[in-house]
Amino acid sequence: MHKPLLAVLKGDHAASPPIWMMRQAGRYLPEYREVREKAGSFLDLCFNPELAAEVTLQPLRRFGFDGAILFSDILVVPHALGQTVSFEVGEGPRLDPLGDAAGLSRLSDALEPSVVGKVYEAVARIKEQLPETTTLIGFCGAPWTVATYMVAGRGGDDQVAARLFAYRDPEGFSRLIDLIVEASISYLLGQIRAGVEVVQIFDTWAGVLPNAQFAKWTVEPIGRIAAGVKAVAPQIPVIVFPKGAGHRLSAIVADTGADAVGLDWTADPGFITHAVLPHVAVQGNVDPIALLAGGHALDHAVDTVLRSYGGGRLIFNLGHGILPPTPIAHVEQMVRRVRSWRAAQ
Ligand code: 1CP
Repeated sequence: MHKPLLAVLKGDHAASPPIWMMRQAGRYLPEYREVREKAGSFLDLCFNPELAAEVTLQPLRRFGFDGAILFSDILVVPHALGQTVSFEVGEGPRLDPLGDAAGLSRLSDALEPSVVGKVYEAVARIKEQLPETTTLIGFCGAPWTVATYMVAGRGGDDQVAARLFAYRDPEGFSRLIDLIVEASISYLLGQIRAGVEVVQIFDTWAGVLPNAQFAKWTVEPIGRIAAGVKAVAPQIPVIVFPKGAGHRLSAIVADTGADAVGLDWTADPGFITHAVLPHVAVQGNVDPIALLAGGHALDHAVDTVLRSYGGGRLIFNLGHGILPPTPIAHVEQMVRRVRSWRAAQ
């Protein structure tokens, strides 16, 4: 059966681009909020294969997206390495902070099978119920982004704690990055064995790094994960989303082996068209705030993405995750507009 999203990743130009949304399973959906309440904590939901499969499939039923993304979180990896992780309502994730290299001794050197096994079980359940034209996407966080949460114990604050650790003790920080690289390869291969067809690596905090550190902590470790995955599963496309990378997307394209790159909403279309689109597929990049605003602003944002990249290998998406207060009608408006558009032949 033809899977439009997978086909674009493997080299097709689609006249009408495939579409999905980052964070498409989430709090803007009443049916998600209902399951979330039933499940208990956010991690209880991630580790309940039946309910995790259910919330993964919810947005497909409503919007008929071309991609389903496994419902989980990038912080499952630190949790499965033995770090304490919790999600406070309205406050985001909290981890028992590593601080510096001494904190590494509290971690295991491999993922706890009983923890990640629940995620793989969710993948298998989703795969059984997946519409036949939909592509199933697995994911992990990029080592740099995951390390920022592991070191500081939380998000925000320009990732100061991890940057400081990396400047003060580059060798110790390298050991943490290496551990996350190995764990991520094993985690993605586990998801692939269970049935995912594409993997995405989220580097949400790539943009805060100076150039030299961007090469060392973002490009190089992501390249190792992509190579490790492709060594075992060469047929699985890899999407890399280095948020805030700007013109440094060129390095991601040249040096990581990515089949596609995710664009945030600040991407420069002129640069993307000549330096990125000839080499890989692009995914993005409507501003989530334009989706929240709706109306003409949303139509204009959708048209800009279609006109800028729709002549090439485009996977239509947002430039980052959908925000919880976004009206469902705005998502419907966006999907209708993308579905009715055709690239000039
Ligand atoms: O109360 C709730 O329901 C929790 C909100 C929530 C959700 C729905 C969190 C907490 N994580 C998720 C799911 C999630 N996280 C997915 C599921 C699949 C989908 O996209 O539908 C994915 C891919 C992620 C990835 C993730 N988690 C990233 C990378 C992508 C991004 O959005 O930048 C990051 C940075 C996280 C950490 C995290 N988990 C949750 C929150 C609120 C955060 C961000 C914290 C911060 O702002 O620093």
